[in-house]
Amino acid sequence: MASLSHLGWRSFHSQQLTLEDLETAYPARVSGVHRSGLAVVSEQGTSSVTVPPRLLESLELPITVGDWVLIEHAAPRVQRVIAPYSVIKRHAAGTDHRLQTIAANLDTLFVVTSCNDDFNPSRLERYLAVAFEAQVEPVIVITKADQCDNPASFINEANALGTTAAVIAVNAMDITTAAALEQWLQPGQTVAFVGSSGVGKSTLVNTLTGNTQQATGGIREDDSKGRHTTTSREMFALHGGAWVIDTPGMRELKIGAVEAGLRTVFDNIETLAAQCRFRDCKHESEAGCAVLAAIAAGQLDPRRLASYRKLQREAALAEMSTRERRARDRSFGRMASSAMKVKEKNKR
Ligand SMILES: Nc1nc2c(ncn2[C@@H]2O[C@H](COP(=O)(O)OP(=O)(O)O)[C@@H](O)[C@H]2O)c(=O)[nH]1
Ligand SMILES: [Mg+2]
Ligand SMILES: [Zn+2]
Repeated sequence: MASLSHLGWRSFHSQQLTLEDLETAYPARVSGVHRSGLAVVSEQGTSSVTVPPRLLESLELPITVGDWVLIEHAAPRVQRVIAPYSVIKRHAAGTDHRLQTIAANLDTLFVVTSCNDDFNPSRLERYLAVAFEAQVEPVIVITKADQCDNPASFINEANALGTTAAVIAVNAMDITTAAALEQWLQPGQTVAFVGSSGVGKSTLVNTLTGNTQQATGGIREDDSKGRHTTTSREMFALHGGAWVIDTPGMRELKIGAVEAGLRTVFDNIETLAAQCRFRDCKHESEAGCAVLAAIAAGQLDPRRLASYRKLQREAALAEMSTRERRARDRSFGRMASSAMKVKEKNKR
């Protein structure tokens, strides 16, 4: 059976263990999250465990695929969650402003798009910001290179973003693609595939695992016409010793408070901004604006500046709504606990 380090266990995780933990529980990695509980892998093999409701309620972030948990020796039950060294999050759609977790303890995030209409630089910037914020290395994977006359033009456009992310174009169905991704798939490494529905995430996972574990072929997640698509996140072992996580397609990735990640993605604008005459330059019409000068000289794509502004606004809104929700939860918690005290008093 796999050793802990082959399962992706690091000293970062060991450092969180107490002697008491080791007496009462053992570490296991979450490979699937289901309504009834978790699928986990450990040195003992694979099993299903439950999560006590009290523990669930106490968590700031929901347990996700790739997380490490401690399982009680006495029962197939989670004792506690080990903090991950990285976690990919997104802001939930809708009004409750919660954070959703996509995958934890990741080394690499493969941002998947295709050589077709799905390719969209501003969407890539969104995913890259989320990866950089989590300090996970992003790699841009452009699929369907076999269906396209000029894959190099897509590679050039992705490289023109000017980030540190590697860019590769592949045929997701071709077995040689595994070799192209090999450097990110070393033993004990964990990677996840994210991107729109239909871009080839499950096809890539199948090519890497060498089988057809994941149903493919869907363009829409809710397709009722019998197409099979990925509906949940699952972690698979590769023969080479790496772990891959497939995710359902997202119509749009709403970003959370990823200001630092955005500064990394738009590093070239930040560098220019440092040269503006005014420290508080908004790059709108100010004299001596280095950003506007670069746009006028054709050295900076105006789309980049517009995208940066839009994402900064979205991140600020996410930050504000998360803070408001926390305050609301806290005052609700106080109300609930004073109500409990009254109840206790009345009992006596
Ligand atoms: N020709 C070609 N087809 C691909 C490629 N990648 C994915 N497909 C096809 O695109 C469809 C959607 O792929 P799927 O893996 O289900 O996408 P997912 O929603 O991202 O998981 C399937 O019919 C795949 O066979 C590729 O690189 N080349
Ligand atoms: Mg899929
Ligand atoms: Zn400026």
